[in-house]
Amino acid sequence: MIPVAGYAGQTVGVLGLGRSGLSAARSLRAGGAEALCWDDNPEARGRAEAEGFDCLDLGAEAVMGRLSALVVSPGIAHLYPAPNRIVAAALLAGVPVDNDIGLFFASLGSGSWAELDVPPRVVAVTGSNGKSTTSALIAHLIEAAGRSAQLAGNIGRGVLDIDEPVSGDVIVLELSSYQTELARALTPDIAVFTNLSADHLDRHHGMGGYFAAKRRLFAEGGPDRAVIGVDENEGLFLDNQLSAGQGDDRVIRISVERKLTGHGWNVYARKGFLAEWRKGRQVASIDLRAIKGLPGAHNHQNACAAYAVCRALGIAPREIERGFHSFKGLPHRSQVIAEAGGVSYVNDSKATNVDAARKALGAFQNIRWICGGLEKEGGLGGLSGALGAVRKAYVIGREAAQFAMQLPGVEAEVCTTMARAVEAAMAEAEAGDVVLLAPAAASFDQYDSFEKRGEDFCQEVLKRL
Ligand code: UMA
Ligand code: ADP
Repeated sequence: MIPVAGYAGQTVGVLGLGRSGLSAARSLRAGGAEALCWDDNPEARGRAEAEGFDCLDLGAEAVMGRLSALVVSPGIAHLYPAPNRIVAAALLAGVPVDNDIGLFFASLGSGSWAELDVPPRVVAVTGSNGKSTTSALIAHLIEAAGRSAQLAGNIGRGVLDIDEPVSGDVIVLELSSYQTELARALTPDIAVFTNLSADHLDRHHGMGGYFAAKRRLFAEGGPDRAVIGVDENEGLFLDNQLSAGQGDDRVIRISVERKLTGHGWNVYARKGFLAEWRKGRQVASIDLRAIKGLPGAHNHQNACAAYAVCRALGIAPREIERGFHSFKGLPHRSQVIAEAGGVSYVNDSKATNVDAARKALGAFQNIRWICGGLEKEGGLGGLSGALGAVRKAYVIGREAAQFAMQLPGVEAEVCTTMARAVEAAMAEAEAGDVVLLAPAAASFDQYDSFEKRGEDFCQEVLKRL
């Protein structure tokens, strides 16, 4: 746990008592502050009270008046579509609003950190897709090279929950737009921007707000080194703003669409090969095609980003290559769960939006595609041109019939349930086919989470093999 610095003897409000909120309350207490807590869910309040925290309605004037700051969980809206009532009260009362990420960065370097021979370094990864894979891959590559790494943030572990860093530790944080938008301190040593496509638009009032939230990691933080995906205009713009010119190697550009052979520091992947160029010369090349844990161009983008971070940390190309080969991939992200009779079964339940599903569809041939669920804003238009490898779609979800109608040119069967979809896809699959779950939709119409949906897919497949 990281004790929070700067609030000793003061009272801080903690709004939301899930993974980030509860760990923030503990870290505030460890740093000598009083944490006053609130969660709209009585069960969450009960868990905090069991740890000795006081839960009070933080929106009450008398309570708000006592607070030096209000720490808000990422799932709670602070601006759009409308501020949560307690956040609104804090804004009116002039109480600084922050989150656990801000507390983490503000507390860096305090306490025992100063005693360490090699100060810990922080890598922060943001972007629309590929954050978890890239973050996990970076941590894996660092460990495979014999160094120590800790992984936290949007990937599921509150950032203040990490172990007290040791000398030479690298802390790898996956940061969502919810987190970067609110943090009052954002000072990673290395910051990564993977890519940008529409998501969470209601929370950021559109694409401009969404990009602005992610951009704060670079604009506010001023990292020593920035790894930027330049395959979209936003990435190109960010690169342009951060670098003094093409030769400025504080920015490492990455691409899976273009050869980047200019004078700066570049990493790109083309036709399954990763290449590193620096100062106009090729420095290294890695064949990514044989790496099972990283299938498809989207994973090659993640590989480029992770490679760039590791090179910036001084890890040699061959060590990184060895680490790629031992990376198993993350559950629910283009994960091969079984191979039988020449058919592969791939769980990409995390493809909750059209862009992620497009990438998964581009990574395989002869696809029997299980898709559908709760459609996201913007519809399925973005899938056009990406369905060439689909032999047939097996559509799940409460609105499966309507979903199926939006897949022109593709044979689609309305299956509604996962059991029916898996049964039909397996019955029809031939050697060389890939049965792929990549829903292009959220899971909440039928499941509690994308993880539960992916587990259901795995269970339905495995029990039939
Ligand atoms: N709550 C209220 N009032 C509200 C809304 C929520 O009191 O109006 C309470 C809930 O009752 C609950 C708590 O707030 O007890 C939940 O807070 P939260 O949703 O912020 O969840 P945490 O458990 O703190 O998890 C958060 C991230 N969640 C979100 O961003 C929604 C986790 O990312 C992250 O792993 C965790 O912090 C640790 O850093 C998850 C996520 O879904 C994986 N992220 C989104 C995504 O990837 O698309 C951004
Ligand atoms: P995030 O943490 O940003 O949601 P994940 O690594 O969990 O990213 O992957 C989410 C989904 O996006 C998965 O379906 C995965 O196959 C797909 N994906 C992974 N990397 C990329 C990428 N670089 N570009 C587009 N889609 C990706």
